[in-house]
Amino acid sequence: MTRGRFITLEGGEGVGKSTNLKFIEVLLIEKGLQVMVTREPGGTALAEKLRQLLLASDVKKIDASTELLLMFAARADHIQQVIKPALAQEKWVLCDRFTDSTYAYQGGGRGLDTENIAWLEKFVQQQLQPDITFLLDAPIEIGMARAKKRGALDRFETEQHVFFNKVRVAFLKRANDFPKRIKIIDANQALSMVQENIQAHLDALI
Ligand code: Z5A
Repeated sequence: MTRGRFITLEGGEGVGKSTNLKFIEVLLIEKGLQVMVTREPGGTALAEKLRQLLLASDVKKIDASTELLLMFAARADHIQQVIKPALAQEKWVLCDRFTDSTYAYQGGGRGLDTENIAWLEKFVQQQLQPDITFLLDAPIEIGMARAKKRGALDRFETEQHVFFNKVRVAFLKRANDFPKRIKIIDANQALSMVQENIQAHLDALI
């Protein structure tokens, strides 16, 4: 059965995921492809409500395992209602964050056992994996400075440096474990260079 392609963007705060998602969308549309843009947590009415709860800065304490389960609850709905149907219609799905973020934030940042994450991943996704993932990587200070310029910080963004460092290390470990799928892009260079790198990988995929 033919299907579209599933592309995800990953990385820490403010590394340029949204900016480059837009760039990829335009590029794919120019190639005549049907594109659907979405994000996690979110992408459906239910998952967007869960996102609000997960990111609300006035919700001070969410137990790490509760946070993990809410991420996968949102993901399960998103996959069934949006991602799988779009792929079946041969659309190219561009998703701002996906399960690599769970390994990075709940696994690396919160210190949850990756075996539990892997179990949930299999249960919720079955065989579904991104065809390609762009991991935008930059020193934490760079991303945080860019994110801060936008104003109010969400619940994750109020974490400390040590948390973000663990997140970054976990992302890089994922890229090391899945080198064929996850392409590390140096996000600490001029945007034009970042986009040149992304385009080269996309040309190979198209
Ligand atoms: N989360 C989780 O814990 N577990 C999970 O499984 C999932 C998510 C799926 C969702 O945040 C939160 O959920 C996230 C992890 C958690 N934690 N946080 N925080 P999100 O993805 O919605 O928010 P974010 O990570 O904070 O993304 P962001 O702040 O929107 O950043 P971004 O999309 O990566 O960056 P941007 O908006 O494209 O760029 C930021 C600014 O930098 C902007 O002004 C750009 O013009 C500028 N920029 C971008 N690239 C460059 C370059 N190369 N040079 C100079 N300036 C640049």
